[in-house]
Amino acid sequence: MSKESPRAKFLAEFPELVQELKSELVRYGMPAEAIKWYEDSLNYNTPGGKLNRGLSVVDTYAILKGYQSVDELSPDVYKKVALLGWCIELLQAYFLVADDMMDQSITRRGQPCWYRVKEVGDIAINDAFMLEAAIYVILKKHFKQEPYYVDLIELFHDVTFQTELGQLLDLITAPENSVDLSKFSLEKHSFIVTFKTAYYSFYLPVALAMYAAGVSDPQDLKQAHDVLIPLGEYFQIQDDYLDCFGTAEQIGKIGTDIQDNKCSWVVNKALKLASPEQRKILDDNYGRKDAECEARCKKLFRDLNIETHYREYEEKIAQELKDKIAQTDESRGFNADVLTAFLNKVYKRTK
Ligand code: GPP
Ligand code: MG
Ligand code: MG
Ligand code: MG
Repeated sequence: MSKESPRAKFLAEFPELVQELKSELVRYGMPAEAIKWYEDSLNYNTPGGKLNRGLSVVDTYAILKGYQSVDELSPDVYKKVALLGWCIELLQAYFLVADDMMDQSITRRGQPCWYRVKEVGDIAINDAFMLEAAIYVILKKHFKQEPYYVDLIELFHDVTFQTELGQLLDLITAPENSVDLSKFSLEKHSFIVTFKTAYYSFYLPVALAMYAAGVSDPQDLKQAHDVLIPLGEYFQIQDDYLDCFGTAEQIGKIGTDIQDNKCSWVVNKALKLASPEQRKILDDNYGRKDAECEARCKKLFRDLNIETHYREYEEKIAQELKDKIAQTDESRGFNADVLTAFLNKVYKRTK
């Protein structure tokens, strides 16, 4: 018998979640057109990505409970843990709908960004809020009776705020129409990406699974945090690299970092390596809404062998993370395989 793929199994839980959210609107007596709008927004923005974050909650839970595979979880347990996974995907949907407006992006996951869909426009702002609100509807409905209910809510609130802090710094470091590359540094980059990506993409899935599995001693949460935050930083450096050097087919979006004046890893590395002449090319061309300026920046990045530096960074960080994982204290029931599984998913990814 052929087994359903983990992704297909996880996706199969989504329609019921949409039904539950719709029934909230029905309960409030919302007109059918509003219910249809919410349904369309949920379907357009939530399930189309790689679903790595959501799947990670289920995988992590299974490892913590000592199972070989998620298929060993009972259907009820699977459903419940998958809902936590979908809550991260809803958080991600909320962030991305809003981020695409702030970044003036064109496509996401191989389709037009939601705000660029005809008839949506700025309504996407409210849709983003409603994607976030769905998290707390689901948590209340399915987890209110759990002793860790408040921990889950607090975790989502803390991580959301951390991500918003990262987004703030990302945006104010990259103002439109005023390029000042002296504002950039690899240290600032590290701060931005730790907050805007690492907390919600890496720490959150594991911490959720740890609470659900009852393996949530503060020392163990800290051990997870101390590996997952640098791993998340590595992941966002890959995102920055692929924004510049990946193809749209490969990454499902058109890179905008150069034209958007982003404090990306690529430009920071280039600033470190550039001669005064090369620095002038960057000062004159980076952050301009102009395809030729963008092409000049890309050429300079190639001349500076950014790709080679990226490969070097990748090998170094992967080794450091392996070493750190090897030192995990498993005496309280935490299992370092959780962390290795994450590293393996990220290492050398190309999309
Ligand atoms: C994505 O960074 C940033 C987030 C998902 C955080 C957004 C936070 C908000 C509070 C809205 P990015 O812009 O580099 O991602 P992408 O390249 O996918 O657009
Ligand atoms: Mg963006
Ligand atoms: Mg952004
Ligand atoms: Mg990016």
